[in-house]
Amino acid sequence: MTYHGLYSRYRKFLDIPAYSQEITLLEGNTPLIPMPRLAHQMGGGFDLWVKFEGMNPTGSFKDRGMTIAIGEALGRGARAVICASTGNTAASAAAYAARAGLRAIVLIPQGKVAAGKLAGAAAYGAQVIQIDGSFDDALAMVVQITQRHPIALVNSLNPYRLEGQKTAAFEICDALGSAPDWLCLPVGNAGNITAYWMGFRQYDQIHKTGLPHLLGVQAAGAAPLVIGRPVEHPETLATAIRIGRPARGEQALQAAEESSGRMIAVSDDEILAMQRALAQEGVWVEPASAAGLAGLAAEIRAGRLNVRGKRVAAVCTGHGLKDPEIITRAFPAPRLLPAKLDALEELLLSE
Ligand code: AN7
Repeated sequence: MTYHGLYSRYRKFLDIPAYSQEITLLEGNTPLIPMPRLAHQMGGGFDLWVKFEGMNPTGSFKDRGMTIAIGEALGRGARAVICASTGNTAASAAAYAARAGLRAIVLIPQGKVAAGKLAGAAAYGAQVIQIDGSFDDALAMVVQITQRHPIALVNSLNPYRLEGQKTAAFEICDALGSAPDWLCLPVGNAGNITAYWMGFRQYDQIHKTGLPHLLGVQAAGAAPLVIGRPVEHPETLATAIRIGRPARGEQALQAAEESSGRMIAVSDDEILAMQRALAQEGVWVEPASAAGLAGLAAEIRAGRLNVRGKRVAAVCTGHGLKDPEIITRAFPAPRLLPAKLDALEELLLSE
């Protein structure tokens, strides 16, 4: 069956107005990749899959929410959309706004957005504005500006973003036949974990697919939901989740609790180690995207999570290509050789 995008595939499960338009780049339908070796490295005895959301059109899961949010904004008669972003939301909003013929304005924290995201937002034609402040400052600004001006807010405070993003839970259930026992994922502004929980519950009501336990994972330097209060100056190399006041924090905590799961934090070193481990399986994700699996590994290692005989799915939210510098900084520049075969032979034989 030809794939026509999320709106088309899951329309009947989406709580959206009749006036919503279909604005699609054929997002969704992302691979659920078996990870037997990685499961083995974590102690084995369980099944592990990665839902590789980096395979969406702009390279992150945000496209699921944006197809629906931008389609609603267009149908409502909006002419412009705005968001605050650590990068992926900006690129996605820019692409879908371009597709819809809307003006896109994106506010980003100065100097803290990975190169591929910034370039994406610019390439798709958004008006990109840096704020001398954090993501949280930028979010407060866009919320206020949309209260004063007819500009549609497309951060995950917009309920249609969650309507779109919940489809990832549907896809996982469709692929596995039922919900996994555990779902691990990174948590920043906390929209995605909220959306997954909505999706799993809805599918369970309709198809009796069961419910997973949710393991939400924050970066230790930006873990407001773990320490129980906002973080004024969040810091992490995983810039996508460098967020100190999650807009959907309450709902995220409720989702973790209702699912008999939990919210934990991992260090940047654990995140980068998991990014490497995933790349060794051929799946290159941006740092934030490795947080969910890093959290899973830490919980298993500490004996806090018994996954024996269980099915575990991990959401890898964004592609490694988004943040090339985190890799290139860690490696010396490639060797430069004369364009001579004997030089190549000599080098290969010496190593
Ligand atoms: C790769 O783009 O908040 O908990 O402004 O880019 O739903 O916020 C990005 C978040 C995880 C966290 N992984 O998801 C933004 C932004 C990646 C991300 C998250 C983000 P939420």
